[in-house]
Amino acid sequence: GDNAGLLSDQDRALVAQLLELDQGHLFRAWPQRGSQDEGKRRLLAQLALLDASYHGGVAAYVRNARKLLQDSKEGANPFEGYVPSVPAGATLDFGSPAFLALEAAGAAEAGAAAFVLVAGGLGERLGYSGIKVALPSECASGTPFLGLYIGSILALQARSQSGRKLPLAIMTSDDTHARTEALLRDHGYFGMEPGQVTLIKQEKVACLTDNAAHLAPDPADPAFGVQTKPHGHGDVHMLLHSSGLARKWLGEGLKWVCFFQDTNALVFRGLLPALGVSAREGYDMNSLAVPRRAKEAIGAIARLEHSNPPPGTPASLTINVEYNQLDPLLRGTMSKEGDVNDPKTGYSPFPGNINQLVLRLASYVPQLEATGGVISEFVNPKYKDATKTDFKSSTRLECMMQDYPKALPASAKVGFTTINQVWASYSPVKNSPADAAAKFKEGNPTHSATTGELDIYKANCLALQDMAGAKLPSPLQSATFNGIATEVYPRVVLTAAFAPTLGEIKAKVAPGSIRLGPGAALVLDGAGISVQGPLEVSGALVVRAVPGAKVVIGPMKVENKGWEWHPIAEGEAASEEERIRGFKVLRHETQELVFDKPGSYTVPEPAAAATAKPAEPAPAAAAKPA
Ligand code: UGB
Repeated sequence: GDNAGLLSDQDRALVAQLLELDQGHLFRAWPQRGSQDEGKRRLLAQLALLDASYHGGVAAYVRNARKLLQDSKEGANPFEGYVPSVPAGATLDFGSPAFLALEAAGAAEAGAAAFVLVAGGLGERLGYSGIKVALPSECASGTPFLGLYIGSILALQARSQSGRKLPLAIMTSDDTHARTEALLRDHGYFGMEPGQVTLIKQEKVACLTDNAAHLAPDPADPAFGVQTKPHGHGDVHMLLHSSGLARKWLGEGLKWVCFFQDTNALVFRGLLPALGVSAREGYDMNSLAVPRRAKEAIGAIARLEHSNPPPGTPASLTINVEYNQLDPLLRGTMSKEGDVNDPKTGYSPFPGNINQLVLRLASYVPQLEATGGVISEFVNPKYKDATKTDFKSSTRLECMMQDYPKALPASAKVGFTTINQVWASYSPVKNSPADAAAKFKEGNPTHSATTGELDIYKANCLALQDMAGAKLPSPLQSATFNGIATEVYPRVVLTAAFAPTLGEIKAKVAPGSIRLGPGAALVLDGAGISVQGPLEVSGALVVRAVPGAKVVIGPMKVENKGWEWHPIAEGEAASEEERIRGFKVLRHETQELVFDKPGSYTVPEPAAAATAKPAEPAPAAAAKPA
């Protein structure tokens, strides 16, 4: 009507296209020209952005959506004709000789690796108001996830022969970009050079209200906005292509690119042996995996074979089958019970994908060049009922980074690396306290802020035990946090600076030198620290050493009131970070040894030990009771 005068030629073409796509509802309630023109312009600008940031524009988006929604409604099997089986890959026991050998090989390969953190997700399921990478990974040291990851990369860089500064790319979105930037800035890039870090921002896609792919009004701006959501972590490939980063890395002589998620503190424990496996097998793609419980919300890595593939589709591929697609695939082929555990093992026969991927740059870059990094999409609407007509809430198209093998030629080598002990390499922070408590009741992993922290301590305690014969308390403490009843290991933090590998823990901690009491807290942070012992900790001990400070911890008994992981009572005041864990840490007393100048130190001072005085730090160290 009279609004036509508002439109540029470009707007006009886009609006015409949208009308043709049956999206007239976006414009139907427009008042006459002169009324709310600013809102109209806002909508047009948003539509133009949506059009520009999607391969093929908004028209392609709506067409793709209709096709995928139709398939979903019909319950179409996207794996039609494919027969799944368990693929070949490496399976390792945490700390075994094979693990240690591959870990050492992987640590060497890491000197030629780039790292990519996908951190554009809202963390909707966690219900946390901040960005997830800013969350403390654990409360003993308070290190945020981002600091933990960067610390791991820097520790590998410091030990690498290559002398290279290892690059880190972080995929952000409008939801996380500014806060990720601020977090880096406020923490001095956690010790990285700013030039080592590149932020690549993904754009969102439009939400859809129904099977006809009508674009959803934005609840915050229903008259003049379209609701949008992230397109998924698969965008990372497109961005590594369009930013030129992948090509640049290959050009600089790097060999590997390692992808990881926002909140798995244990990622580097598994990533290093996986890098070792990638190098040994020459894998183009290697997915880190854990034993998977049937119906758990992690994808399954499967080999798919087609006896008579339609043109353009591969006869076989090894690929992640997402949890919502696995059950129908299995019912249609190898098991009419669907996604169930193997009664012999209690686990799904398929390795569980934890989306930590190692790709070979030499094959990645040509694939990006051939595909533009565009990865196949899917849709996952939550229907109101079995008629599959109405959605509980709006949906959108998504894509996943682990679908990368779909872009690879049949000759590519795709494998996986399973670490048998789930607690050793995988404990993400994904679920809200309420959802976590429900999962706990069902006997499933909770993937909560509670376990994300406690599993770090567990993994470190068991690393000390397995690598250095540390004596752990028996029985362990037990506690209930946010309805999750759990054992609590001594709160041990071994930073990556201290030891990025199990092998280094073994080298730095003398056999049988550490004994931990049930309530002990122990933080070892610094490359020069080693433990001769006997070191007995029943309170809290923190040892920090700057680079160049060599600290040998000798005979020492730490007995103080220590730190308490105190369950939060209902109605008790607590920060959001504490509330999602279900505990707060009360620091009653701490022995803190800080070595802030290079040099050689022994703790306690030999003279002090000889006269049997209570343990005291070397002169350069400051002992600070809390
Ligand atoms: N992410 C983005 O950066 N951008 C996006 O648009 C979306 C996400 P979720 P999901 O290991 O537990 C994955 O939501 O998708 C980032 C695998 O698909 O936490 O449910 C986001 O910030 C699944 O196979 O996970 O499931 C986060 O860092 C299984 O491996 C990451 O992507 C599962 O993870 C993952 O996003 C798992």
